[in-house]
Amino acid sequence: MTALELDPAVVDVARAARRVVVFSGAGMSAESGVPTFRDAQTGLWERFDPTELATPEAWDRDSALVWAWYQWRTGLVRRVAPHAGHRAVAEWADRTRMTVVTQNVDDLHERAGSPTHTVAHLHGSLFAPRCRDCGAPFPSDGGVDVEPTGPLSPPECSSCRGQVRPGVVWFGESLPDDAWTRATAAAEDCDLMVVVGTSAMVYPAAGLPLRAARTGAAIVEINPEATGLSEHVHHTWRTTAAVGLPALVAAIGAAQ
Ligand code: BJW
Repeated sequence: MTALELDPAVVDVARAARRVVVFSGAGMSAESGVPTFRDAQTGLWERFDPTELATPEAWDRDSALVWAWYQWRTGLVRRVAPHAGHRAVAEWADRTRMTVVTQNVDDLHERAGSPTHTVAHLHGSLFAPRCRDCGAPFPSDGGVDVEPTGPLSPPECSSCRGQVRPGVVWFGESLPDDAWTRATAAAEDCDLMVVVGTSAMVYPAAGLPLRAARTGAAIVEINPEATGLSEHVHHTWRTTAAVGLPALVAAIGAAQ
């Protein structure tokens, strides 16, 4: 069912839910000023070619180009702030068992107050670079403040002198075991999954809502646009993350 207003049935389901998963994608952070990937005109893939920037092959071809792009995105995320939707998710976690499963490589859920141990980052983090060779973590310098006009050499690992790479998951790479295990366990054990701001096109993450539905969870989608998932979920609310999530959490509170 698709709705333009908050459906009272969604409030009832959310109020009754004891184990909740918020499954977020790039649209979750859009109103903080972080570009999505696939939105027409504003998405990153409108300006940049993913095969040149978000694959291990791209890194092997031109690591300085890829590093510069991620340094720009890291700086951009560092300078923005979480919005009311991120804060509403954190507030909801005070009242129920909550897991935030995010495809986002930003830290806005955590900065809004979601406890780190409740957030599973399926596609890694901009703030966790690591050595490509030995895997040792490398401290993030927070990226750069202006979009680089040319390549930037990645730093050298302080343990083995290998190349440091962004701590994100590129196409063709496996998801981090720990995050994936936590995400699938939470999906299969929740009463409610709120899917917010994802086009649900990238697997295996995109399979999580149907996995949750198969084990009996209600699935609510918050997204201003239709996605491939929309016709398979119980409720679709055509609104944005910064509008929908605070309204939903307030309605649950008001109903209690
Ligand atoms: C709002 C809003 C607002 C706007 N409020 N909403 C064929 C079938 C199945 C799988 C594959 C296949 N061919 C290849 C694969 C595998 C591949 C894949 O899925 N490819 C697809 C493109 C088909 N997957 C992988 O490679 C994954 N690994 C893997 O599968 O390993 C095993 C394997 C290896 C080799 C072959 C096969 C299997 C890894 C995927 C890694 C994804 N990495 C990226 C980049 C991360 C680093 C970085 O940030 O640079 O992750 S790609 C990019 O897409 C990023 C995102 O996390 C991910 C998902 O995007 P998301 O979040 O959904 O954003 P958008 O932009 O797509 O959507 C935004 C949505 O928000 C829209 O719906 C808007 O309407 C909405 N919105 N404003 C609420 N205010």
